[in-house]
Amino acid sequence: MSANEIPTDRSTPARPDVQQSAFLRACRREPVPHTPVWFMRQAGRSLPEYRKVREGIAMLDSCMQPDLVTEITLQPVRRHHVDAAIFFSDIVVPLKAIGIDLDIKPGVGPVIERPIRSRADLDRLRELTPEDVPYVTEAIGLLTAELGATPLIGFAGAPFTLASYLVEGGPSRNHEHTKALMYGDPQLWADLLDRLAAITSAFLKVQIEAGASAVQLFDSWVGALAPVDYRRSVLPASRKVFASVAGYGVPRIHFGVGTGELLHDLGEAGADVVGVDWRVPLDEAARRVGPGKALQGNLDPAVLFAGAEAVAAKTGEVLEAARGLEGHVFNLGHGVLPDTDPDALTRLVADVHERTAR
Ligand code: 1CP
Repeated sequence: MSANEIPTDRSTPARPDVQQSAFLRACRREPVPHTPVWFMRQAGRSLPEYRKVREGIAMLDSCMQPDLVTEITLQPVRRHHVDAAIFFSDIVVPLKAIGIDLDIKPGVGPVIERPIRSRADLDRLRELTPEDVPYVTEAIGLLTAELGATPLIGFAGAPFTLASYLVEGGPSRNHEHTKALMYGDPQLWADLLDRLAAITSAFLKVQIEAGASAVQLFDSWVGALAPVDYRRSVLPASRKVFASVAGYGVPRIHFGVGTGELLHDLGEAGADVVGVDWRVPLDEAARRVGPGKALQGNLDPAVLFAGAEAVAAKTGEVLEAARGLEGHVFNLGHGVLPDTDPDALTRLVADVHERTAR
């Protein structure tokens, strides 16, 4: 099957208890027993037990060891009692798996030896097959056996955000090489995003077919674009990704940072749930996104450094703004910051559950 075909009847047999979880119910905009909570970057980052098991193992190597991936994915579920697990991996894992010469440098992020900037470079981006990532299938099999009724979220990087790493050669503040390609050679740019859409679709399918109950597409850096450029140069590729996994019936979440001006267009790409950073209150975000979608978010991750009382007050603001939503998944507005006190996260989960118990 090609990466863009919509499968019709190949969905993984759904575990019924997982299907009734608060997280999946909220994604489907059904009534929930309490507002579900999970945190972007809950696996890794702030947990001492994570640092311990990762000692001496490079980031990308750790993503290829199913036992380790399983342990790291389960750690925040055990500790914080979050309503969903997120698969421990990275958005650049599928690129590494097809032979791109990249590494994740500690304290920096993904770095690519030879950036992708010409038509000849495109040939290095071949399609991804399940055989390229056997460790993902194996780890998800182990995880679904351990997780009981807790859903597992699979994820991938969106075409724009992956392109920004490939074209820049690493993390970038201004994305100038990426934008130069986008404005300067629209056809090459469109072809690059199409290739990345196919790789991302294939990577999401591997995760869903192995047992992931939902997927999130991270377009972390797309907030760098004006709406007109997003619609012209990025939306078509992201739309292909969402369409390619529509037939599985698993909720699809779409997230980016600094996307206040893009929220409506992000929704147009086809997700069931739109992630919102902390800059736009959820009631206003709902107006921008429009009806028929759940929202995810949106406590500022830096608030967790402010002490219990301030955290509780800001949490109350988020929940208040979420009152009228069709569906709400509580999350931070971006990933957990590395120095976050893990106990603050545990308290936050309990607090949201308590305040929203129905
Ligand atoms: O050595 C280390 O521990 C490296 C730190 C680290 C970790 C723990 C990186 C490098 N990636 C990860 C795991 C990771 N990455 C997860 C695990 C599951 C979870 O959420 O708990 C996920 C979902 C990601 C996704 C990811 N990687 C994104 C999207 C999410 C986001 O934060 O916006 C992005 C942009 C990346 C690239 C990346 N990988 C690592 C870093 C430090 C970065 C960001 C670099 C930059 O600032 O550009």
